Amino acid sequence: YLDPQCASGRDTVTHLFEWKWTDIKAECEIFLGPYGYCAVQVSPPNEHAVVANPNRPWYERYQPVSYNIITRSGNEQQFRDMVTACNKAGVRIYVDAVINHMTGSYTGHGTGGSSFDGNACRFPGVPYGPNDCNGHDNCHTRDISIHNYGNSDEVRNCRLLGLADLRLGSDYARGKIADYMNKLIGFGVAGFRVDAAKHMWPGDLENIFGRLQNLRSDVFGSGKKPFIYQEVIDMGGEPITMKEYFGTGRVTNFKYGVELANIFLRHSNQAKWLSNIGEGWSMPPTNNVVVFLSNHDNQRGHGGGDSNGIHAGSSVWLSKGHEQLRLDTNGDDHNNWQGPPHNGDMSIKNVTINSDMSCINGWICEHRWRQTYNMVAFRNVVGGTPLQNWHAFGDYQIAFSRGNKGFIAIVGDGSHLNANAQTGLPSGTYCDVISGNYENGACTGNKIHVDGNGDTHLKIDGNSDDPVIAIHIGAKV
Ligand code: ARE
Ligand code: CA
Repeated sequence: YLDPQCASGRDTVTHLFEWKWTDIKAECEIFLGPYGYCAVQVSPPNEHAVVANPNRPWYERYQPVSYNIITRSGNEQQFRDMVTACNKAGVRIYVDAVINHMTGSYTGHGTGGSSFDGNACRFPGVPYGPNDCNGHDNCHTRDISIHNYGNSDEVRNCRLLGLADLRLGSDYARGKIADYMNKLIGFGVAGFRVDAAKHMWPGDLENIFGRLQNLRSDVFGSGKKPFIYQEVIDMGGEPITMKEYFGTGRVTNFKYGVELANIFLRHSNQAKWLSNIGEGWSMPPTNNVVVFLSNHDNQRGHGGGDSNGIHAGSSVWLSKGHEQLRLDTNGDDHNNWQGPPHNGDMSIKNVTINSDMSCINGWICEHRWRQTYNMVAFRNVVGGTPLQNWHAFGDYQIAFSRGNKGFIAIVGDGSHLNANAQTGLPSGTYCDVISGNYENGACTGNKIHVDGNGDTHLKIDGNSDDPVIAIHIGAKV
């Protein structure tokens, strides 16, 4: 479950939050494929509750009603077309799998018309009935909801946010979930982000994932397992840890983004200590985790690990296409519930692309920003090489190479950097892919000269918009 199943030479996942399947299909073909992205994390594709108050919030997608593929993003045929087209473009699809729970404790209808009663655990669209949810027999809080994250049994057996908690110890529920995931594997998806994994017993997940079929051999080759990354918010201080989930896939490392944010927002450590971030900072081994700076929750004041202040930040590992990223003056999200850009009938708006490559019609596409997509390419070029030629010219002035393939310099505190540095790169003239693009052998940004000894002169004004220089052997002028 650890292999992301990227097409060769690709490495980065972008999250296209609440996009329609037809738009993701087009984005794979015209942008993500050509620009070297490995995969897209898509919003939950299965039928979920229609929440009316507030009106159609983004989070209704985290309240399953059935495993039929029908949401505002599209129907099953559109989903299948997207997966086929993206695989053809060399881009994988990872599905956000909500399998810990169903809806909140109320009655209503789902996006495909199925009825539900969350409190009684009645979901005829699956079907699940009262015996398929945990209850007073194994959850010992008065309202069978989670109150104490210090109690592992409670976190696993009680209701997260009042959401009907599935009895994953039962053969029936395990089978229904495995059927859903296998249906998606049959369509050609490459893997799953497992929502709320902390709230499921590792043994139950092991059983469910053990029922999964191999990926489609016509796309991935024979004998390939789905990629699994599990959402486990572990900032320390709770009994449930990331490590418990290493046996069933990778885990989301929330500490990584928080540490980086604390540094560049100058809340704690200085950048000069970054040379061994990762295991050296008591984080789990690289191959057990997925790293990112922000996710759909902490951009909206939900979830955990969000005290870092990066709500509107993006990362080259996980960026989003969603309109609701703006901050008010207090640093809070304007809309912690607002759903995607929509038409008068509440259908999701198309993503429209501007001539400058940015998205319009209410959408923001961080994955289309030059600094983002050029660093996706940087990552593809330097993949597999070690960190070398580490320089700390000041507390927040750092530079390093990735082997002899790429070199980056960063100023994080508004100071001026003016220094010579060993880059580890072959001599030549390189295109700084932060200030411009490398196009047809020419550079639209600043050119950086590396001499016969591998040295260069770095000049960065820390107050500029992008106080960063990045060069690599794939962009030599
Ligand atoms: C909504 C309403 C609730 C209501 C509920 C049921 O907001 O008031 O009770 O519906 O009617 C998302 C939203 C929720 C939303 C839910 C369902 O964020 O607000 O509830 O969808 O519509 C914990 C979990 C972690 C989880 C976060 C949010 O451990 O798994 O809470 N993250 C995932 C997704 C979310 C999603 C869900 C799970 C549910 O990424 O988008 O919720 O499917 C500490 C702990 C963390 C804990 C964190 C916050 O940091 O260590 O474990 O995270 O606090 O409580
Ligand atoms: Ca549970």
